Amino acid sequence: MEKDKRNDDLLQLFEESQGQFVSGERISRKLGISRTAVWKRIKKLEADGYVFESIPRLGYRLIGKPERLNLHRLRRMLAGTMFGERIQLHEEVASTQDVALEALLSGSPEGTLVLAETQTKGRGRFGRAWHSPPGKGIYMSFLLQPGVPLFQASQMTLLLSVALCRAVRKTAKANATIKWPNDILVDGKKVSGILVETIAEADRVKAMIAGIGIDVNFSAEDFPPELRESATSLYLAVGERTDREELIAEFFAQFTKLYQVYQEEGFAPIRNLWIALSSTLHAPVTVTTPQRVISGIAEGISEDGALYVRDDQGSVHTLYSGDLTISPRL
Ligand code: BT5
Repeated sequence: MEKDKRNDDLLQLFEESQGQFVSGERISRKLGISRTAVWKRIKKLEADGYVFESIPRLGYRLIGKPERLNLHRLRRMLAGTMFGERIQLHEEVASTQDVALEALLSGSPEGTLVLAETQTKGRGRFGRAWHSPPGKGIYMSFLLQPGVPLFQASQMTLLLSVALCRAVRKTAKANATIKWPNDILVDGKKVSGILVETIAEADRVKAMIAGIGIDVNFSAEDFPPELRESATSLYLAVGERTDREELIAEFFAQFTKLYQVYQEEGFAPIRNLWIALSSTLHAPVTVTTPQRVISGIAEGISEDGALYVRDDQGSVHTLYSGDLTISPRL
């Protein structure tokens, strides 16, 4: 969203004024531009969807914002984490995963973050589609280089889901839980999915592209009919809109803490947090993997992030990935 860049300084003035009037004179002085230029830039912001109240002598007051992520605000909110340095914000992309991969291939470091207002080919696992209507969701991918052996790769999905679940609980006040391996549920319905794509080098993880989609302010009509049973949004669940930038910032604050713990102490503390937030453990489940279908009780999570499922015969299966459905209790 290059076009918004020019107005970052002006928007910041309004942010700082916290809903109060800012006089044209003050803006012109602060930005070093003429009063006519101030007026033109306000008009430009109005064309982009911002709403101002303007009163002669008092100046302008920002009373409405477009449903757009504000790059400038995000940068400030993420400052102090490794995600605040290199943020790309796009109006529309095929998939933020692809843009992040390009960034990786052209040498971008860990922490590079790609966000989009909408995706035309958002994807889930196994090439499934991720529905990404504009302006109301969060679609983001970021680069990680945890320096772990390949067999630990699936731990990252669990770490991400803990950070995401905690952020959703804190920011949206929604009663979110984690469904193994990569979903966040509210009211038993999916509000968010995680996709981790791993680039391996020999038996180590060279880099990961972590992708997160969150259904933030969708109304019921924003979901296609086939998702209305299984998916919900934070707005539909709690009845209030959630500030997307705050949710993103809270997610990265949570993630940054947990990632540090993970690098210093390994997976064990993350595993405990995961267990506390999971709606999968002890439930009767069916897990479908490309090779097999297993039904039984989800008994636990291993030290390296796999799910243990005990079937009717008493055999315990160790599953690293798959599609899980929780069976209705009899
Ligand atoms: C996922 O896959 O849940 C991972 C989704 C990751 C999406 C993010 S958005 C940013 C980044 N860029 C991308 O291109 N992708 C990532 P999976 O577990 O395979 O679930 C996919 C299934 O979820 C679909 O087959 C639908 O049934 C359902 N689904 C699709 N869109 C949804 C939505 N917006 N909300 C809830 N469920 C959805």
